[in-house]
Amino acid sequence: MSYAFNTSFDMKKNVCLLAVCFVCHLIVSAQNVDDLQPLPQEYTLKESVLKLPVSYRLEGKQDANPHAVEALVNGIFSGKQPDEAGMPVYIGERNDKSVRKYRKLIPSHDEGYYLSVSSQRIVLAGHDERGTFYAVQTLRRLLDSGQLPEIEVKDYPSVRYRGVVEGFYGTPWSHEARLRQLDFYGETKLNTYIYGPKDDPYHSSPHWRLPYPEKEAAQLKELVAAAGKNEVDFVWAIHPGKDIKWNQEDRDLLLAKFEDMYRLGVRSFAVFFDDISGEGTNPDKQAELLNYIDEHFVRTKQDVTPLIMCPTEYNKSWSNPKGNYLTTLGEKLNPSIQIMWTGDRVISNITADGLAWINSRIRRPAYIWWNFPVSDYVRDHLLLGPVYGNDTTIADGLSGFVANPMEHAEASKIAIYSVASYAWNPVKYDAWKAWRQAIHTILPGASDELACLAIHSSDLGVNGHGFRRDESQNIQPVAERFLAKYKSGDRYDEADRQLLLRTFERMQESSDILLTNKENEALVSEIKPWLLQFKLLAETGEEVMKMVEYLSQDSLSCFLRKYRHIRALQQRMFYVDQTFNQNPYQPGVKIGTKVIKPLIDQTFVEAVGRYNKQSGEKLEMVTDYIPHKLHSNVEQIKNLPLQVKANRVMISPANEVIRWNSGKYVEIELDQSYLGEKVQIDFGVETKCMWGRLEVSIDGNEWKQVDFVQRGRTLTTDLQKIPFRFVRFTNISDQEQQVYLRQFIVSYVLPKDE
Ligand code: BEU
Repeated sequence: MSYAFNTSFDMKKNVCLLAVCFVCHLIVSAQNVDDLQPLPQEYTLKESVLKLPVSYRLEGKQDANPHAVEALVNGIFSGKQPDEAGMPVYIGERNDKSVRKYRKLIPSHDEGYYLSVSSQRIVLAGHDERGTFYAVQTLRRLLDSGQLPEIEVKDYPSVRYRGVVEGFYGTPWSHEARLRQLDFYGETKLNTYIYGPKDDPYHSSPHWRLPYPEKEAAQLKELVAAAGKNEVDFVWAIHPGKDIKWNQEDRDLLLAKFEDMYRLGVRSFAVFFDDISGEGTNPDKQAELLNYIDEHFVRTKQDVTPLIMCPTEYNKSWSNPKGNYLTTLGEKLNPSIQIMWTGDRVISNITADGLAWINSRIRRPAYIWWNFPVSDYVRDHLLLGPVYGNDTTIADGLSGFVANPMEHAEASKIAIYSVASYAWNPVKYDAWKAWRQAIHTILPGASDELACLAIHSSDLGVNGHGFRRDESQNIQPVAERFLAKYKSGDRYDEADRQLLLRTFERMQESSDILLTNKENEALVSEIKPWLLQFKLLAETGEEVMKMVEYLSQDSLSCFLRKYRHIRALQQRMFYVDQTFNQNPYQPGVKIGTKVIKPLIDQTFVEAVGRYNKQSGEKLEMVTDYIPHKLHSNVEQIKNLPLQVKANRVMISPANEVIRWNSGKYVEIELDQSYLGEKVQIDFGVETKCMWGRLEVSIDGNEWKQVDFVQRGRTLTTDLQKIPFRFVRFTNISDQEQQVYLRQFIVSYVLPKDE
């Protein structure tokens, strides 16, 4: 019997299904063959269901890929050694004697394989070594249900290179986390791990020219070995462009570093030129260097895979229409060199048109660096939602697809698992199925609870890149209807209120269950702050729903009791936000920000407003909205969120180089006038800032210039308690400035409580 699939990603249709599942608390772990991830290209399922043989005879052990044999013996037969009297298991690559008979059945694709399971035998036949390994992985997945279906599978990946680029800003993954990742890649048929954490000083400036210290070198060596065992190419990337000099000395130093890495076992290399300005951005020089590496290093070794590079103009919105950066790379770079690309924007889904646009310029299929679920520009959020939005028909137009993850390695596995499914078989990719299966794989014992957290922790909130994700799809229509009716003064549907109450109840349970989970402690420790916040948010939601009901029944003392409790919960959430995850970029802990929190906040404000009107009292109804505003005509700054902490307001920093044209400004408008304390700005460079003017104003019309002093990278102005409401920094030079926005903080004296 063969199966036909409808696996296109239809968010709305699936949402209904999901809503039913969540509401009824009836999510069952899907372990059927058609839920296999990645979904094989072709398979035929027979009627019978078998069991894994108790004893097995292994044919082909000597010639087959040893990693595949190891995964079979240890991963599937739990270390039990073969036995001559057992059921035959044939393993090997297409020319091996053991599987020669099945040769015609093996797809002629890199990494393809043929797998057959019957009551007489099991055949695991790879087109190449990796193919055999993947046949074993599919067998392992089939066994997840505890049974073994009689099946024939012909399978291969649609995208040649699939994996992860550890390319984010922030705390690099730990060694242990990386080892766990590599095992996970083997299981999910990802073949590439690109090592390029921005904050590893030996990958980027200042130390890219130096060898790794002993401990780090030993760890990298161990990672390379673990990658090999999992059939993953460990790609080591260098990021030299911030201070590279285009001379023979730096060329030699770069090659010496590659030789160092080669000695540690690395056989795949990349050079990144992203997020730099100045000399390093020259495309002719970049191409010259890369061709030199290709000719004097990659090709002289017999066992190094094609070089990968990340350009400076790595997305369409940044490519200068009058310039020739990309076409220069296209013309000059040796054809074997892969060129990375993030899409139409820094963070964007990949479209067919966008891909055609870049491919025609670089004259080769782009190697996609997909910036999801990376959260280095929204570090107060966790991105646990489904992977959707990439065109499913573009596999032929790209050479690779790697995802840039969050600094939370375990939590990133939800998206990574989904990317593995997408890149293997994009046409049959089903976003919800992949998401659900990912969660089940990562936390089988509490998958419903993790799904409950993840669905409310998917969106990024307002951010400078304007990239948003759907969130809380299972309850969003109910939340919207409830709120609309309540705000319009109508009586809401009691059934909706009950559904919301059950959602909040389920969120609370999930938080507690996850917080005490011992199955994946690394995951729990990464997400703990968000779990604490999730519980508090859900409790608040429950209390708000009760408060609404008490008010409608005129039970005012109960209403007031709930009101006081909600105020206390709000304070506790504020505490979590101010105490946990205090990174200097987007500190804090945000969750449910797209649907759940706005629902709770707006319902609260509406209910308290009604009470105040009816009683003449003035109960406070502040939620945590930010009263200050950012105005800017600098494209990359104008959407950056503001953050407020005590007496300070700061612009959420950006990771990329900001192109700040002449005459353009950035301005902060406070909600009222204050006595000024300080302005601190860091543009990421120590060179003296001669191009900007800092001004303050009371009314936004009349401005007063204020001086700043520069120490190192930081410009500081002492506002000496002058009253002000507006602060503005303008590029007064006649040229575009390329700067980083590492810090922009305005502090003031908080008025004493009256
Ligand atoms: C994601 O915020 C992100 C974007 C880019 N600034 C960097 N480079 C590329 O996407 C090529 C990346 O390192 C960073 O993580």
